[in-house]
Amino acid sequence: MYSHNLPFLKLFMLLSLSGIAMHISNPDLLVPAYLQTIPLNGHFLFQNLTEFSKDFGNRFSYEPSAVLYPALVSDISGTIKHVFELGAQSGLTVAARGHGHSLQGQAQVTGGIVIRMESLQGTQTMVHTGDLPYVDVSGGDLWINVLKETLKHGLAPRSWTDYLHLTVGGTLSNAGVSGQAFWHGPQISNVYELEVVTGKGDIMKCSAKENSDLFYAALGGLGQFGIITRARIALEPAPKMVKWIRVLYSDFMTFTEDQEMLISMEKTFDYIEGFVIINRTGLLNNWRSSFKPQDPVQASHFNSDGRTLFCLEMTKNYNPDEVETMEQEVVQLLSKLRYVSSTLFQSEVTYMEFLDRVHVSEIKLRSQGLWEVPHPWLNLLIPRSKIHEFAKEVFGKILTDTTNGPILLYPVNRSKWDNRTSVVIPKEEVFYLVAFLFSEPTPSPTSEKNENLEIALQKNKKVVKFCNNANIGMKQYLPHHTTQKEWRAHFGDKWETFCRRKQAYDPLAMLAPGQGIFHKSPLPLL
Ligand SMILES: Cc1cc2nc3c(=O)[nH]c(=O)nc-3n(C[C@H](O)[C@H](O)[C@H](O)COP(=O)(O)OP(=O)(O)OC[C@H]3O[C@@H](n4cnc5c(N)ncnc54)[C@H](O)[C@@H]3O)c2cc1C
Ligand SMILES: *[C@@H]1O[C@H](CO)[C@@H](O)[C@H](O)[C@H]1NC(C)=O
Ligand SMILES: *[C@@H]1O[C@H](CO)[C@@H](O)[C@H](O)[C@H]1NC(C)=O
Ligand SMILES: *[C@@H]1O[C@H](CO)[C@@H](O)[C@H](O)[C@H]1NC(C)=O
Ligand SMILES: CC(=O)N[C@H]1CO[C@H](CO)[C@@H](O)[C@@H]1O
Repeated sequence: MYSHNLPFLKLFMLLSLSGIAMHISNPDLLVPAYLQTIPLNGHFLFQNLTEFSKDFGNRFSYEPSAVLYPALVSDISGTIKHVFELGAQSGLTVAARGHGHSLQGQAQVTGGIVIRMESLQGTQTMVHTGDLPYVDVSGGDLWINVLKETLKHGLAPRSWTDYLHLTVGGTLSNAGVSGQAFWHGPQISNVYELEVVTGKGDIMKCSAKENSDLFYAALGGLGQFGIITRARIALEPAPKMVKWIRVLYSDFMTFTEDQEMLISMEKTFDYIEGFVIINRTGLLNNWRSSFKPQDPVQASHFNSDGRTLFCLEMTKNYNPDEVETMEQEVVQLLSKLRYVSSTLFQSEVTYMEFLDRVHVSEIKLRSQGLWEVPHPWLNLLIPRSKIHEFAKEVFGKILTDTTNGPILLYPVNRSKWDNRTSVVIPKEEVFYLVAFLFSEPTPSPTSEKNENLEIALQKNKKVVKFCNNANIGMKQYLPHHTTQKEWRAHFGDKWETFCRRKQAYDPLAMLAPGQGIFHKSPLPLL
């Protein structure tokens, strides 16, 4: 744990140095006294804030001074306006917190204000049916609740993440990628409009037509340009059922060729992913084990015997009156694939069960005390032309097993990503998402150091270093960098635009400091 536990002291010093004394005459000023002067419909909390100084990664901990529970969007804009008026000297920063599922403290602040976005849940929900259906939701809504609401109208969003207990504002600040992205693009390609509170406290509506620069800035913007308070999400008619299929490959080349063929076809599956199994016995692993094949005996007899295997995972959506057509299409598609025969595993579940599949594993892991453990996750985007070189090194040499979590690996098509957004992706028509999703609980309750975590972090470093040395053209997804040099390299030719937008929408650099890209300081920003 890297802990910074002196927020009050630090802030006090910062405030004392600043011009704040002109606003408030009390020399014993603390942040609460100042914040309590802001008119609100919601409220601040100043104590018992430990839940806001952790995240899913369970590795970084920064303590805020206050947490805003907003009741209305105006609570957010009012608070930010006040902080803005304090100027650069105050050092006070603000972080929106979605569901706190960041990995390295991205939604935390040291001594600043956390905005608990979930307090706004349900305050904006409105489903619009018709030819171009959409739903308006708050930035703090969880995707699982967006799904529940839209299903009442027979509709659902088109593009997802694998796990739905994440907020709309949190995933739209990154991209939102899952097995539908090859076709619909990431979640940020499926948004019609946003409402954003900028780093000056202005509430702005934006879309491709109106304030488009802010719209594209905020999408994939890592929370740097404003707080997404409302999003208008594209919908489609929701299927009732899902045919869920897994097949295995022992050859990486064949596996990826089949994946790429499937994502390039006009008529194909509705969801296409894949994962890597290194030296595992048994088919199912960890939090993706919610998959229950129709023939569990056959599945349990399949052993990896020390081999590296590749599992292609796909689904076909259908309604009960379309079973026959669906079955024909699936047989047709499967006949084109070259998986190891006898490794076809199928299942049929409701659309909701499929989309919420990871939650089943969450409940199980929680009951075993294995959910709130360190997660040294690493998410990479690898250009297609380098994926074999990458796989040879990483799956052949650096990693020896996947017992501590899955490695996802699947291709997407760049044309479905909008290059005006802030997200950074490789410069190739097709690139792969490769996600190392390991859990590293402390080896024993008495151990002081978590050696497994250290080993996992070392392996991550090796993977990143290999990519850099071998000129793989890799970009990090959910990026984490510690120096501005690395951030520059990450953004590449998008860096200038990113900085210009920062200057325009958050000139004091007060928002989402946990990303570590910009630092609020009395010195000029750039
Ligand atoms: C189990 C699990 C599975 C996942 N699966 C996927 C997946 O399949 N695909 C995928 O793309 N991602 C996936 N993720 C990653 C996920 O998209 C990120 O963790 C993301 O940060 C969303 O989490 P959150 O809502 O908790 O946001 P937080 O972690 O709370 O916030 C993330 C960042 O966005 C900022 N932020 C939060 N809300 C807002 C807002 N309303 N406006 C502006 N900025 C805001 C925060 O300050 C922070 O910097 C997964 C994460 C977990 C834990
Ligand atoms: C502190 O917060 C936790 C979780 O939010 C809550 O369950 C608990 O009751 C709080 N304790 C106090 C003293 O407010
Ligand atoms: C990527 O998408 C574009 C536009 O839909 C399409 O023309 C192209 O063939 C796709 N490429 C692959 C490899 O699937
Ligand atoms: C985005 O892509 C279009 C064509 O696909 C190109 O003309 C444009 O220059 C690109 N813009 C940026 C900012 O890269
Ligand atoms: C975890 C696991 O699957 N380990 C296996 C790795 O491969 C060897 C054989 O090469 C097996 O003996 C292990 O059980």
